[in-house]
Amino acid sequence: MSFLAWSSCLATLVVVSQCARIRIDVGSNGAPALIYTPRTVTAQVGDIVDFHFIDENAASSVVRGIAGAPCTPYPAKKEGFFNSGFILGEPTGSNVFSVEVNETTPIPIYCSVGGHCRAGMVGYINPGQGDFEAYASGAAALSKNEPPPMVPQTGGVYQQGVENGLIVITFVNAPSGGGGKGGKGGHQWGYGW
Ligand SMILES: [Cu+2]
Repeated sequence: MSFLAWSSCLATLVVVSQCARIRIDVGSNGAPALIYTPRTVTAQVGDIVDFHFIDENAASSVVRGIAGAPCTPYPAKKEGFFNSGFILGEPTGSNVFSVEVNETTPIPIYCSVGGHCRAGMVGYINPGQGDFEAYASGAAALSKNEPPPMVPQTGGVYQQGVENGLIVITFVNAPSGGGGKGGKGGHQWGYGW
């Protein structure tokens, strides 16, 4: 989903420039490390949320969750599911996983690595009143770690660089299933945006 969505956003940018990109940092190299920053964002339909993996000491992930059931994945076969897979961060934030927001439904997100979700690695896109707080307190109250979802990874994590004035995208974690197009092993695209 993410790469194709990101491509359509690119087209939108070129043609009418309506698409906004919203950054969320995944993890940190300070304390607390197991956190999304910011923890909640507001996005319009068509906006892209870019998850920048920051933490160089611990891999994390971004998985769509279910309201009312913290730390468990949204059904993988349903439209709108996303799962970055486990990604080790990089301090400048150049490792990015992108998700297009295609709905106005509040979307909980969590990290599926070990006990990260219970430890507070939760967030929300377009939360209603109290949604985030309820999800976070529910996650903290879990008595054991949820296993990582046995579901396909979607999209791909790419690294942004600049060559000859173009932003060059190199996949560092190509998609293993679900949507998205990506080359394994450093397939590159160059775009002038
Ligand atoms: Cu994590």
